[in-house]
Amino acid sequence: MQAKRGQLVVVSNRLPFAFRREPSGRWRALPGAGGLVTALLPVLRHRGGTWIGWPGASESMPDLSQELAAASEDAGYALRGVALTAEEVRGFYEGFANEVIWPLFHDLQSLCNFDPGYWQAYCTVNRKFAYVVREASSQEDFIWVHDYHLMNVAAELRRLDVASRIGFFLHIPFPPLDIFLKLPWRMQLLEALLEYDLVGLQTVRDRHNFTQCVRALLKDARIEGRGQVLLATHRGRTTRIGAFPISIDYNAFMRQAASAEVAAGARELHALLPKRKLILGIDRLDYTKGIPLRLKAFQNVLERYPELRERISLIQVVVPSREDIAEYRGLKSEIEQLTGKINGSFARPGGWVPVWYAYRSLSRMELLAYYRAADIALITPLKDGMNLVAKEYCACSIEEDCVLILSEFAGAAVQLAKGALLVNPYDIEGVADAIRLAYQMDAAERRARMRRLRRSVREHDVFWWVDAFLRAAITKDLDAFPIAADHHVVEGVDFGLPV
Ligand code: GDG
Repeated sequence: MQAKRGQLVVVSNRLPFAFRREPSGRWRALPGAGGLVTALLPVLRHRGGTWIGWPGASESMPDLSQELAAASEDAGYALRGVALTAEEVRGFYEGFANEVIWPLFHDLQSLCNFDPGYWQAYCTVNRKFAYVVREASSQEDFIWVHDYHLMNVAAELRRLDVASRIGFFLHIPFPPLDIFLKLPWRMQLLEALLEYDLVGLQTVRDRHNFTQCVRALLKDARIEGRGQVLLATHRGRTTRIGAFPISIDYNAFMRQAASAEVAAGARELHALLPKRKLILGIDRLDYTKGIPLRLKAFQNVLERYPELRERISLIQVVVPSREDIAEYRGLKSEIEQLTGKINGSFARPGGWVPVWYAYRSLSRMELLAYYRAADIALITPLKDGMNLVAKEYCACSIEEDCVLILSEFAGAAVQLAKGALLVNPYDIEGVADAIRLAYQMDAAERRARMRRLRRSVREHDVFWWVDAFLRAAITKDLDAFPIAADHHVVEGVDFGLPV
């Protein structure tokens, strides 16, 4: 499938398909999972365009252009692969992206490995992406680059004399100055970001952190406040900077959650775990998601409030992710040990088991059945760009008879503050108390809170997000730029701190 001129060109680390080899030796394109894919897939299908990314395999891969073309036909938009060698994947993806930027931008600097070779690999791979983008796009196209793997792409494209409009959206948080300063390549990275025409961040707090770093480190940069979107001028280029909280395809989630298949799945879960409230945690295996502290809070609630024993069960689904990285393998063992400890202390022979733990990926229908069955969602990341699971849970709670407990350090907390029970994930007793509060909350309050949450997610869904980003990129009159979700974008008033 060939893209027309003047279209949307999406660039992300991964294509929304992974290419896997079957036992027969044939390669197959499998639709991918994860926040970015979930968010953008309905939008690209709706608008059409090209998606450029790494197909998820390395040098041993043969030419997959035929499989890509077939996947393009099915997807309804063009796909272009960026081939990476195994060494590039190690240095750029496992190294710079996941051992430097991911922990640093989630304020976990002690987990960073600032290996200089990683930065070289990052630059090389970003340049490779830029070559493919230049080849696949025309000057009228809008190029939309996603996430922390590809912060240098605009700078590389400018070096190749590409003058198209280029936007960037950061899906993870932008760290405060004191943390960002630790990055050995801080100047190069900031300058590279200012090669974009628009830099979008999840929350006003992230935007504040970013502009503070620009002000502190790039002395010749000038930042002006212009309503919802700020302007940074540096070396002759003006970059717009805005906060655009990502969201979900609310109607699709709601519709599917109402299906007979999902309803049956939810009933089955309740039948398997009867006479108790089901508390749900679903996360990728990641140290930012706060799973061990959450388990400790669950243990704490059972210790301090014995009356809740046998009345609640925690279903904790951990979706395999980044298993090649040692840190993640250690986290998995820790989660499994804690689960064993809690079940060993509290389970009753032949009866109640406090923690139901699954280490696997769920099918979409299973996921929705878990959302629909859960009386309480326990989402307690230590830090999260947004957290789509929280929004999906609200969309799927069609009976509006359930409670969302949410970390105040998730980007979603700003938007969901008024309906959710917000917690500090580091405060084990505080989270335990919130579980008890959710358990005891009366039906009228549960409904009122969930109704409010659902309205907010419905009004600011993923289509709203894409529109807001694209309009901020192309509008001539920034002063007329519409007010965005809730109080996300009121500069100087709310930095996204919900408490
Ligand atoms: C990054 C940022 C930001 C999860 N388990 C299963 C499954 N999922 C889907 C969920 C959801 C997505 O994966 C997870 O998205 P999150 O937003 O919660 O988290 P990250 O993957 O860390 O995403 C995050 C996001 O980017 C978007 O900007 O919100 O802050 O870290 O959509 O539904 N899907 C299926 N089975 C599972 O077992 N099918």
